[in-house]
Amino acid sequence: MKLFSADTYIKRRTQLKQAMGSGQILFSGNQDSPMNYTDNTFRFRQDSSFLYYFGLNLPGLSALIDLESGEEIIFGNEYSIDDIIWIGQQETLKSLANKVGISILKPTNELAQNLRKENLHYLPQYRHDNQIILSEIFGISPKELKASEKLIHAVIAQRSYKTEEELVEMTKAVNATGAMHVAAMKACKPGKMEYEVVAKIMETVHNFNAELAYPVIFSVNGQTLHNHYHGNIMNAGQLALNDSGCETEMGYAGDITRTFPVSGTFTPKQKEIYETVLQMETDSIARLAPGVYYKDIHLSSNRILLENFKTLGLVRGNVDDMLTEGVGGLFMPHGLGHMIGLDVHDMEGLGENFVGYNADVQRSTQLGLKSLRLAKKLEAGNVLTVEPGCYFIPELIAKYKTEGIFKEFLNYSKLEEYLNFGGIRIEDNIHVTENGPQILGSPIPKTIAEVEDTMKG
Ligand SMILES: [Mn+2]
Repeated sequence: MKLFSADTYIKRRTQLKQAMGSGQILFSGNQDSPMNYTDNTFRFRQDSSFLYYFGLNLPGLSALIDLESGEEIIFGNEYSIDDIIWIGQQETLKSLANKVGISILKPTNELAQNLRKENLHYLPQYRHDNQIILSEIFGISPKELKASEKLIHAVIAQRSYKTEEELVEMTKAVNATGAMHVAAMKACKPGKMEYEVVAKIMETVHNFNAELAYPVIFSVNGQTLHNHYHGNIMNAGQLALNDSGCETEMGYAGDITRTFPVSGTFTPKQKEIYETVLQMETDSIARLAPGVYYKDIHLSSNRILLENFKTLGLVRGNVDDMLTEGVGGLFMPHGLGHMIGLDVHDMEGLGENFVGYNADVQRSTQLGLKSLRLAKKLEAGNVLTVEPGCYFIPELIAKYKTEGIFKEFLNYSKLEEYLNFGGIRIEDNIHVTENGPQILGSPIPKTIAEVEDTMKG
């Protein structure tokens, strides 16, 4: 099991203890999760906050920090000889716990008796099995479980700032992800099936001894935002959108998107839209700095889209008015990006609004902005995605036309020339620093020339 030094975990917990002051803090690790029967499980994924403070990537653990006694305890059962018959000799839990600076190991069934009901803090439980475990301990229904906002804020206040050793892991994740994208570009040819490209992506993931950070989105229907169907034949003239990323052995994620022409050469019409999205991406990255609201960068990227679309004749009128009204949401119905780290949408399990919003900035209800996961002021140490896109969603265009939505701004007859266009998204992972934005990893082909060159090779 790959771990940081014990010191890293001890420091993280010390900082947490200082922030919390008193009471007890309980972290539920994840359980093995059955796929179709108990012994046939999904790939195990540890809870990210558990990984952050306790490092151990094994199912069935929980951990307790008692701020009154100062004790830190991991609860879990050592392997029995019956386990070892099936899984072989393993390092003991006791020894692993020592490696993350924990000297007290207790069996799982002693957890309940170590918990006090007063001033006990735990995080939101997104796994049903952990909800049941806690509700049985407390004698309440799963719906009555109440996560500690104080703990949520304390954890976010730590995990939002990436340290050097975390950046090393994240860079590894992005570099492996870059290789996945280059493999996809090279494998893409007219007449092939989408899943043949996905196979190359998966081969690359495993060559890095990594796992997917989220299910692959690879499709010639890039206008469908989360498209996990890979059964289409790919034809010359179409665009293929690849949003895929891996997580390293330690759980750190990469999240990259590239879009390329199936034929290997962009058409003039595709180039116009691609250059717009690329301009949105590079301009947004250049604006990343401590003290800047990410919401403002989302809006400035929308401005670029609308100005370019005005030149192309897709929209008309005053761009400021279009921005106020949210016209850009028709073309980019998602947010510009999100934090990334141990989770691909980092800390989203703690609550999207806690991570991306605060008293300074409220969530909008407009299409596009309402899906913006990160809106608040950026700070040095944040790592986030910048992923502008542009999509022509036939069903949405038809709805707007029928209902006359934004009819003063939209040129429907021109828009209808793009109904088979698909979608484009370009995404990188960036570290915000006092000295400017740092794109993680080695460059991944992105300009039209770079993409076309890669596909030729
Ligand atoms: Mn993303």
